[in-house]
Amino acid sequence: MRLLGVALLLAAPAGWSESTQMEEVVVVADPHVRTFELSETLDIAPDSATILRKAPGASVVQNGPLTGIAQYRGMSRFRVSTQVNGMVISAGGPNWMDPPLSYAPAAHLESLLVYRGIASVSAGLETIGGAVKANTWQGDFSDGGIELDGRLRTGAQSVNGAVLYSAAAAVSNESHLVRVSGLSESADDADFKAGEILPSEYKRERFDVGYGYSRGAHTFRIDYGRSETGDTGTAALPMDIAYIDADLVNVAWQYDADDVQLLARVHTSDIEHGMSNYHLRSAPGNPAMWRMNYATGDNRGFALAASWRGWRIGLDGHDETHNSDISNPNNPMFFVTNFNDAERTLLGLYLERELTLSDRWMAELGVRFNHVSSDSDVVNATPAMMGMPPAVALRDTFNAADRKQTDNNIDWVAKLRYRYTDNVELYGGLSRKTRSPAYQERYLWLPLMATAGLADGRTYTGNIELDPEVAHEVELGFDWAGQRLLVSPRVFYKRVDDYIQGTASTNMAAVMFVQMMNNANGTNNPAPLEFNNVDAEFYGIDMDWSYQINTQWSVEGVVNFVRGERRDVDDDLYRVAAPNGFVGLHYTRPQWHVGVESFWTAGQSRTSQINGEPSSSGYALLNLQGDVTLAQGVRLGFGVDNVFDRNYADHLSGINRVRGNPDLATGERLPGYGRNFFARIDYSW
Ligand SMILES: [Cu+2]
Repeated sequence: MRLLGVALLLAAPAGWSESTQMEEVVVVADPHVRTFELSETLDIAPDSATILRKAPGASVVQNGPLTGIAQYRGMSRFRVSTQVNGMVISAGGPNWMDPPLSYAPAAHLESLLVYRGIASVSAGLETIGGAVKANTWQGDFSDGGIELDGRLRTGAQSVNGAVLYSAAAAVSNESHLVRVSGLSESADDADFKAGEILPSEYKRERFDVGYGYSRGAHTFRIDYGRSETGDTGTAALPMDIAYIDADLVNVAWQYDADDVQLLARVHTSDIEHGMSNYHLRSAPGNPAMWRMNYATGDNRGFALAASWRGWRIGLDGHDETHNSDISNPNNPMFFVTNFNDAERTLLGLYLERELTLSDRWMAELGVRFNHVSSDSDVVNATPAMMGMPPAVALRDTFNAADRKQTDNNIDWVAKLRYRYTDNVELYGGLSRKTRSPAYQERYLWLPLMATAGLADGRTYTGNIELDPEVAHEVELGFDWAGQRLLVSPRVFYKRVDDYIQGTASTNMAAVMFVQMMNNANGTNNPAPLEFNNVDAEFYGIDMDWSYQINTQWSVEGVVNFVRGERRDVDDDLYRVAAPNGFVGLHYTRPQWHVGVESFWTAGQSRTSQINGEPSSSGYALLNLQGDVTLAQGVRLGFGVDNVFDRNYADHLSGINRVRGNPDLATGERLPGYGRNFFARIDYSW
């Protein structure tokens, strides 16, 4: 019988597959990946990122209901490589209102792969903080004759009146496949124990169509997706989403023979995005402070890969171009060119080797070379046009600078596994990983909060001269896979040189600009920060485990502990998950299942002073869920989240920036949702 909720697929080494009898645990061939089989979720949560909390080492940074950002072992945002159906998608919004996982809605998700610990060099372009791969349902070629496959899903929940409608269908024979899918989901503002979170409504629609051709070992696919996000709150950020329209194109050819696999992929995504600080939240009292921001992000990417007898070689690339223009509807003269064709291009080449050294020793060695170049066009803004001295100085310095930057980065990975007994394997890994600065970190020229979702309420300026981050990591652990018990602990230490982080700005023009804007607008923004290279370290322990009590009862869990610190000064790193974990207990019968899950998080007092990060309190939540098969292919899922209606706020939730909410002051951490009843019906054929 399947495990409910999310089944943890333990990735045991290939040599174990015969000895692992547990029905719930599916052993997959790749020893370094954990898979979450998300076709088994029961709720209607829209955001795929929220599911990551069940993966060891992973957490979710949340700025809004559709803006979950993956965190892995304390690193977030562009430090965690994310692919959606093999596509690399850089967020269209300069504040990451559309993180990469937002392009794989939970209702369409078929699997979410989280690389355990040090990611292979083949896992992604820049994997300094780990790698996540989301795959959505795309239908399968039939084994013979014409086949019609499909899935319908609909559901609703109480805490925010959310509704979900999703349909997907594919018609195929052995060589052709045509598929189409649609999704519509929306919600009102959500309740928490002491009131409402404003604004936390969301609205998203999605349409996909695809064609596939298969012959022998060859498969060709071309897919198009259109994602339209409407009014959606992001109370932790200075603005809310008005719209995010994205066109996604993905073309891939795969050759899958017994000893050789080849892949060629090209993909594009064109994103148009509008946001404002007045259309969903209470508008600023001063009409001069109203802001509309129109942003675009264009992605172009490709991958060529070959694997043969344990060798993997690949060439991959990604190019992104971003524009962001700020305006004021009350003042047609006002403009800020926030980013002007800020471009970042990465070209990568890697070689990887998996070795079976003996019947007990296995190794993986990999090396990657990345060439990263970035550039930006000239900028301007009304304050500089009007001759305000610090704005003039910032603009002229930026426009006169040599903005084109080039980095040559080398990553390597070495992993070793030793089969100690039939049930126990020891593991050790070493790596060097790099990341070149993001366009925000280099080209944010005017002190603003466009920081890829940091949401710390600080204004920043970029630093064109930034160096790439370089991390060295060591990781040790073991995998115990008995008949009933699975345990996989890891301990890790990651030392990062040139870690990119905001430090107090020494740019007098930036400091003066923020002071003058405060005086002019009656605001009290803190002094600006500047992105700089500092030294940092991360260390911790994470572990997942499961135990099959008998054929009906099973229990599973995850424990995470991570610390992130500066090495050059006495401070902690910003927005690092507090110690946390979860436990799930499940009772499974052939036609139905019920489960209890508890998530807990300790308080976080190790916070970043430079970011002005407040500490947080711990909490524990209890969730109930169940499902019943009503007829062939028809399943009803149901449950209650936060059964005791706890008032809590996760450390990784942002700080409320929205004024005028009688239930929640600005500067308070955004609370988690209150008690929530949900139900969902799935029909698949
Ligand atoms: Cu935005």
